[in-house]
Amino acid sequence: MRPANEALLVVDIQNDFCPGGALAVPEGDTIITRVNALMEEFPHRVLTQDWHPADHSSFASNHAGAAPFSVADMAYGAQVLWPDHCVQGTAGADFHPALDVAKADFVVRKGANPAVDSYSAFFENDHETETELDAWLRGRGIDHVTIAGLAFDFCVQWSALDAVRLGYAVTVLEGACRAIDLHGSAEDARTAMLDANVVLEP
Ligand code: VGL
Ligand code: ZN
Repeated sequence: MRPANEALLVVDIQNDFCPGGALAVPEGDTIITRVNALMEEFPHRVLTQDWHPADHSSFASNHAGAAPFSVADMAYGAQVLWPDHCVQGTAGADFHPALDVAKADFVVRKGANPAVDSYSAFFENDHETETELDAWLRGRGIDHVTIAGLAFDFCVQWSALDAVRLGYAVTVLEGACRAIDLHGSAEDARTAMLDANVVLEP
């Protein structure tokens, strides 16, 4: 068992991010066996769940004429416009059935504000509105976060960079993540995380 100051953060292992889902990450489901085993190793385990209303502004369908995977200029910066995914209460938003959800101590839902996307488990994409996660971790004396899940180049990366900014030691288990890889975004994410002193482990 890892020491009491360490938490495992499992990002967005939901049906829509797995093969057959609305925003499928290639091989997204292949990490689940390892993630379930990791949950046995950590004293604290947090799951994140992408949780959007149907009118969410990150959906291309809510921008007239916009194609999925195009980029829009939002008040808070550039935003990729995604296919509709993880709509609250739909099967696509459920955790993948193979994920051992019962082992989780806390679930963070993110992306419920229709006006702002939220890749990170800690903040919405405007970097202003905070989730409950930092307070939950601090309240338990946790100062080291290990991250696994989907997608490496979006929600995993943004969560890792925010965790560093908040003062956590951060490890990302690359082999327990899979990437969307839009125009080289997986390699860009590796570089950005290494520059920020995130430890990348296999
Ligand atoms: C994610 C795109 C849109 C992710 C969530 O979990 O990485 N990516 N929403
Ligand atoms: Zn999303």
